Amino acid sequence: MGTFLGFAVTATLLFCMAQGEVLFYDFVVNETPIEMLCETNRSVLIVNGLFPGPEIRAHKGDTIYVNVTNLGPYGITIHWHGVRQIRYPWSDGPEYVTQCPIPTNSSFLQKIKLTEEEGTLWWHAHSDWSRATIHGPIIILPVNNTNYPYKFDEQHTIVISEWYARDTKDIINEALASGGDPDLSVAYTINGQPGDSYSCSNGSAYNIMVVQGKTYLLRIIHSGLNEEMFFGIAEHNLTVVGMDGAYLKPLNIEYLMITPGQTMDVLVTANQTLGRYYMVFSPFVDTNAPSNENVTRGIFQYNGTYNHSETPVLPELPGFTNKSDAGNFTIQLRSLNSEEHPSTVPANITRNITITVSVNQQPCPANQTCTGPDGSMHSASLNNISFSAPSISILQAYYKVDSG
Ligand SMILES: *[C@@H]1O[C@H](CO)[C@@H](O)[C@H](O)[C@H]1NC(C)=O
Ligand SMILES: *[C@@H]1O[C@H](CO)[C@@H](O)[C@H](O)[C@H]1NC(C)=O
Ligand SMILES: *[C@@H]1O[C@H](CO)[C@@H](O)[C@H](O)[C@H]1NC(C)=O
Ligand SMILES: *[C@@H]1O[C@H](CO)[C@@H](O)[C@H](O)[C@H]1NC(C)=O
Ligand SMILES: *[C@@H]1O[C@H](CO)[C@@H](O)[C@H](O)[C@H]1NC(C)=O
Ligand SMILES: *[C@@H]1O[C@H](CO)[C@@H](O)[C@H](O)[C@H]1NC(C)=O
Ligand SMILES: *[C@@H]1O[C@H](CO)[C@@H](O)[C@H](O)[C@H]1NC(C)=O
Ligand SMILES: *[C@@H]1O[C@H](CO)[C@@H](O)[C@H](O)[C@H]1NC(C)=O
Ligand SMILES: *[C@@H]1O[C@H](CO)[C@@H](O)[C@H](O)[C@H]1NC(C)=O
Ligand SMILES: *[C@@H]1O[C@H](CO)[C@@H](O)[C@H](O)[C@H]1NC(C)=O
Ligand SMILES: *[C@@H]1O[C@H](CO)[C@@H](O)[C@H](O)[C@H]1NC(C)=O
Ligand SMILES: *[C@@H]1O[C@H](CO)[C@@H](O)[C@H](O)[C@H]1NC(C)=O
Ligand SMILES: [Cu+2]
Repeated sequence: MGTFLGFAVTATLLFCMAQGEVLFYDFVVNETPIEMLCETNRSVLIVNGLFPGPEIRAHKGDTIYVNVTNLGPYGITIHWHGVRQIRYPWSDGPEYVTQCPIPTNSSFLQKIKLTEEEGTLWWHAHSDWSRATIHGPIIILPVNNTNYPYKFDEQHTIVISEWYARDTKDIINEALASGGDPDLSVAYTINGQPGDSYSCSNGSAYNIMVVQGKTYLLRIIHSGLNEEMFFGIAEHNLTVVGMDGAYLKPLNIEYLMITPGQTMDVLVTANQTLGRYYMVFSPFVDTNAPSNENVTRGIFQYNGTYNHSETPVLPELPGFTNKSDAGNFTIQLRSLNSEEHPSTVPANITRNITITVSVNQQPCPANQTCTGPDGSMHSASLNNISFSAPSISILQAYYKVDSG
């Protein structure tokens, strides 16, 4: 780790000719008590005391340094989700793949090199299930003197998360040991608030105050671990204009479906009757595995004079298992591919690679009790090969160690 830090600092000096600005952020990871549902003082690992964590805001092409100080009880790293880190994989974050975890009570400077990305991305811890609470937005604005390929008046960031009743490291460790299903989340939250469909939310919910006639850009980030979600706002259509840090051909729809890890930029025009309208995330369940079928609600609230105590209108969203509505949304998404924002996907395919992702079953070890299907253990694989984290980083081993 020491040698590696030295390398990162040297790189700073050599690479300062890169385009764009150089920005610095400090992230302190610590166990912090937060109030959620009926619990008022449970400690979870978060960054800078915030859930969701602090926003990184940059322009296209900027270079960002984040000094991550880990005061938590075990090692973690932070991953810059969707940043391609072209020719700079060294601090991309996946634990034991591109780097070792940052040990307790130490700091590490992670470098994020933005290139073509523009729109909304996010960062999250990349160690076990610590990303459940260690995550936050990355907002990448167009460079000076260039414009968004659409118009809006104001923007808001919406982070959807899954909240667990127990420590997420314990949950995943127990599931890996027993081979069974991990605990389900007990709530979904919008910007840290479960909203008024949960009994312990004290009636509070995330709300956006809107002015009639204005258009809002919603930067939606799905930081949840497991469930895909439908999203809609009562009586307002959505225009999806971006996804995963790239622009899309505008798609006008009544609801969207977003998967864990995905981001979507969406325009909404406040052109309905003054009032309060629910915005709802509702899970889309496409497996037989158990899932949390709660929803989370925020409020899209017009500024003005009307009866504010009336119950907000609910959007009509597809049912939990509606695969055809989910697929119907997804197949309509198209890259913007305009002159200013060309799609640079290679068109000449010279080799096909097939990767089969599956959740298999492994026999239970002789003297153990397993809680997977028929007493077996769940075991995920790519092309029938599973992955166990090594004790050193694969990338560093490849470049810096002779054997291993
Ligand atoms: C872009 O504009 C802002 C505000 O005018 C300025 O602070 C910044 O330095 C500019 N960035 C670049 C890369 O020119
Ligand atoms: C909250 O939890 C912290 C440790 O996590 C403890 O030090 C503190 O006394 C607790 N406060 C209350 C009011 O229970
Ligand atoms: C990162 O933060 C730690 C803790 O505040 C500090 O000791 C260290 O000097 C910082 N490193 C850099 C490169 O700024
Ligand atoms: C980290 O620092 C804290 C406060 O100084 C100390 O109590 C704790 O034992 C340290 N943990 C490790 C693993 O070094
Ligand atoms: C939403 O779009 C649908 C299909 O284009 C249309 O039928 C409906 O009237 C629109 N609703 C609103 C509130 O604009
Ligand atoms: C509201 O705005 C949307 C998006 O611009 C548009 O499709 C819809 O027709 C508008 N509805 C009304 C009632 O003006
Ligand atoms: C909904 O959330 C509650 C906790 O608020 C949890 O106990 C319950 O299991 C969840 N329901 C479902 C269907 O997952
Ligand atoms: C709402 O309207 C009031 C009165 O016109 C104004 O003072 C306030 O700034 C408005 N709020 C927003 C978020 O536009
Ligand atoms: C997708 O939506 C369109 C328009 O509403 C509809 O005609 C079509 O049948 C839908 N397709 C599926 C697979 O549901
Ligand atoms: C596609 O790539 C192959 C291999 O590089 C090359 O031989 C072929 O000419 C290319 N085809 C086109 C249409 O560019
Ligand atoms: C790759 O797969 C596609 C779809 O099956 C096929 O059309 C194409 O010819 C294949 N290309 C190569 C280079 O094997
Ligand atoms: C399982 O059995 C083997 C051989 O009898 C023994 O060496 C091992 O300690 C046992 N493991 C556990 C977890 O009991
Ligand atoms: Cu990720």
